[in-house]
Amino acid sequence: MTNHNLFAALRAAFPAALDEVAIETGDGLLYSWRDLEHGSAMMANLLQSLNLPEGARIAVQVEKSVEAMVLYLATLRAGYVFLPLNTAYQSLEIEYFIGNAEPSVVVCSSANFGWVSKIAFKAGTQHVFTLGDDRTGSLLERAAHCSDQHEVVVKQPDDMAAILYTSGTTGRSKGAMLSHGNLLSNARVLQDYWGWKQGDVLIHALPIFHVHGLFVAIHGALINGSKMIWLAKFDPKKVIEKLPQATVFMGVPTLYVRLLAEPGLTVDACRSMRLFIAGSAPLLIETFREWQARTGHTILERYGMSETAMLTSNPYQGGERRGGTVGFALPGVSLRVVGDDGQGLPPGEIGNIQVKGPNVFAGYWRMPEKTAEEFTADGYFKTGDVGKIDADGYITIVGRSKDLIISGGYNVYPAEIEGYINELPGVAESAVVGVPHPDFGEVGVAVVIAKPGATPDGARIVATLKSSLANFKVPKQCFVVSELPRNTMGKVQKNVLREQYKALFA
Ligand code: MLC
Ligand code: AMP
Repeated sequence: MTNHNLFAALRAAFPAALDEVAIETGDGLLYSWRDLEHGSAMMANLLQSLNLPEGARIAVQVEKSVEAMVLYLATLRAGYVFLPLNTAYQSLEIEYFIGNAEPSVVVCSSANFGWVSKIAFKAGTQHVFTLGDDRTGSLLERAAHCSDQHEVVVKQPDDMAAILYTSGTTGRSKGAMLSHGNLLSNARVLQDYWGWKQGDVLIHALPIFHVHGLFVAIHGALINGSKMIWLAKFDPKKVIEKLPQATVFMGVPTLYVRLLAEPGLTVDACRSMRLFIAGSAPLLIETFREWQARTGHTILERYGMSETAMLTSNPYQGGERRGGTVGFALPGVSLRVVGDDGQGLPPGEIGNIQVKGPNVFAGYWRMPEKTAEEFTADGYFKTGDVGKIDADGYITIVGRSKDLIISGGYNVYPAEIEGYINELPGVAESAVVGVPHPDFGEVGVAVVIAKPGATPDGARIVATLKSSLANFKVPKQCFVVSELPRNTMGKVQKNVLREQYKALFA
């Protein structure tokens, strides 16, 4: 029987010489392909020794490390479902994710063990392990006693491999269920489309709890048997120092903006580079042009989502990489732009982007109604992005129908933040909007109306939010005003607020 386990395909691409370096960390630690093979086998054996139920979720909130990546590989290998969580999430957020996903295993940092394990055990999780970013923790201690031989568990293409939480259009976060088939098909298409070749070396500088760092970057390198230079945190100086040893770099637009601020970014520093890829948020045309001028390289912009992995890409070869566009639908992906009546629109007209393909997820975890709402009768997924396809086939994203702010590549849902602000003392109502920001692309700003007689303070509201929410979600500023602009239906006109505050960080 063919094994469709994603790990089996990644493992098959490891070079024959298993003692070669697979990963070099920013601190100079070297991991061989054999280390990845044995490490993932030991952790997979540990997970399997726990007698977890079929489809058990392994929830992981740990700092970035090679061992954290090995835990991801081990979860695939053992046939369980990986559930990565942003390290910025605080207790209220973690409580929701663990309560909703009901993971059998939770892995957290030692520093957070106290509060995370309390939440996990309360939610019925049986096993809580710790994993530090310095090769410490109970997960590694336990795995050290396990065999380094392990047979990859057989999976079918539709079997679930990971759940990524994303808020979609409204309401609380929803877990997008991605299958082995979704992830493997996307990895293979990108390997071919981006011309991955022997000798490629990827600089991995992104977090590993979202699609970009976890899937696009890690799968990209592993399925090509390519070495990674592994940076625990993004540091522009460190990236520039490593560029001469690398060929491929991936980043959200903020990473490119910060690299451009470094005088060390020169044509010479990029001499060995083959490809710079950007995505997760709109890349400003100014950044695209400045990069070309400074490095001689044209950034390749692509577009994707948690629910779909990668959807479109500018060409690697055989065509122009057009700034301000996200290129063409990837092979196997059907992408259409429709009007509000669901009818396809002619080239150049702006409408809703819908997609279909082997990369598109099966649905949201335990939310069949939400899933049904987000798919059309003929099986297209409604992305919530608004765009157009020009006469040459290039796709441009011009906005979003979903109320979403993308800040430094992280998604912030205004409705969630407004919910927290509205609970604060003295607040009658609030609106959170995204405004342009030179570093993060876009940041949230809160506009608040006080309850009669109350005098809430904007700075204090920001400080209070920081103590209970992931820091990237906290509005950078909060204004208390006497009224919010409304349309004739009484709905807050967020476009008016965005216009009013657009120069705040200019
Ligand atoms: C940090 N802060 C942010 C922020 N990151 N605020 C808004 N947006 C962000 N993204 C906060 C910090 O908590 C801090 O607050 C202040 O802003 C300054 O922080 P910093 O030191 O400058 O931040 P840093 O740690 O350097 O992180 C910035 C960053 C990081 C850009 C490196 O945000 C990052 O790694 N972003 C990548 C996200 C990503 O991988 N997205 C892919 C999603 S996948 P204070 O209050 O403490 O001063 C996806 C699909 C697809 O979208 O298509 O790929
Ligand atoms: P996430 O839910 O975190 O996966 O974020 C997905 C969203 O990021 C998409 O629906 C888009 O709105 C946005 N996005 C991803 N890549 C791009 C891009 N290249 N340009 C503009 N927006 C993008």
